[in-house]
Amino acid sequence: SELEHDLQRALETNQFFLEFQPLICLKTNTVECVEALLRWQHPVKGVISPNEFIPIAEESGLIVPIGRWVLLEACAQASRLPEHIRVAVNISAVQFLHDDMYAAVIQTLFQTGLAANRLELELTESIFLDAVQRNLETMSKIRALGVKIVMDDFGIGFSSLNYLRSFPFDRIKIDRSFIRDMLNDPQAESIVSAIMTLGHAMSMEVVAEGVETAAQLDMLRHTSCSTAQGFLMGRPAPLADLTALPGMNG
Ligand code: G
Ligand code: G
Ligand code: MN
Ligand code: NA
Repeated sequence: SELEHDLQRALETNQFFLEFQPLICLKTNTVECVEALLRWQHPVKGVISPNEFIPIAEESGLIVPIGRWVLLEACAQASRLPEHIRVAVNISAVQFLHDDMYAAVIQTLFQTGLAANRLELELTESIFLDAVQRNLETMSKIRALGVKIVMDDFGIGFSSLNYLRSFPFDRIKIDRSFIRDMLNDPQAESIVSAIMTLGHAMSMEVVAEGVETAAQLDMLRHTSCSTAQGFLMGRPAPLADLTALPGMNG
């Protein structure tokens, strides 16, 4: 397709850039982590969302070099932040399958000088669709370096409760659809509260995504949720725009 052809050239011609969204620790109300989010500045079409081009990158195999670029760029930018701020990078299951992620992580940490415990990898439940055993081994090896392994968009994908048993993640991020509905839909609220219980029982920190209102944040403060992320606290933006937030200056 035309977009695939354009995508091929995007890396060589520096059309990708990263935005970052803050994750706020609910105990201290300061930034504890920033999530790197990929953007494509298309020469004609303007900025294109990863929702549009990640699937094409996955089908064409371009996700491997693009994913490597994201990891390197995110860690390089994060290495200039105060030491208590971590960086979270989204890793596609296809990338995880087709690249040597362990080697990629080691090489990136070495190249950027970022401490392993300042990196989080966000994986979705689709990591359990294919080559499960191999993926679990790779996840364990990466985690042994000190990198945090995070389950992203939890609750909407392929059921992974059984895998959580063999691989307790460091953190789980409740999908934003549940946070959006929790104040007016008792079932969404029950799911949020069940995930909190699960997280607590398995020593996984629980992150709420998609927090858009003060009422949602207020409710989360009365739970064991450790961290909140969403437009209320900050939209994805260039890293320089985040420097005014509490915690970002050391
Ligand atoms: O930032 P935005 O809301 O446009 O992100 C849309 C989707 O794209 C989200 O599911 C997000 O996880 C995904 N995404 C953003 N950046 C990356 C990236 O660098 N790699 C992968 N694999 N997915 C990403
Ligand atoms: O799938 P993942 O969680 O990685 O997707 C991250 C994307 O979610 C971000 O790129 C961002 O655009 C989007 N996002 C973050 N916070 C909010 C929010 O409060 N509301 C909505 N609608 N989207 C959000
Ligand atoms: Mn994510
Ligand atoms: Na998510």
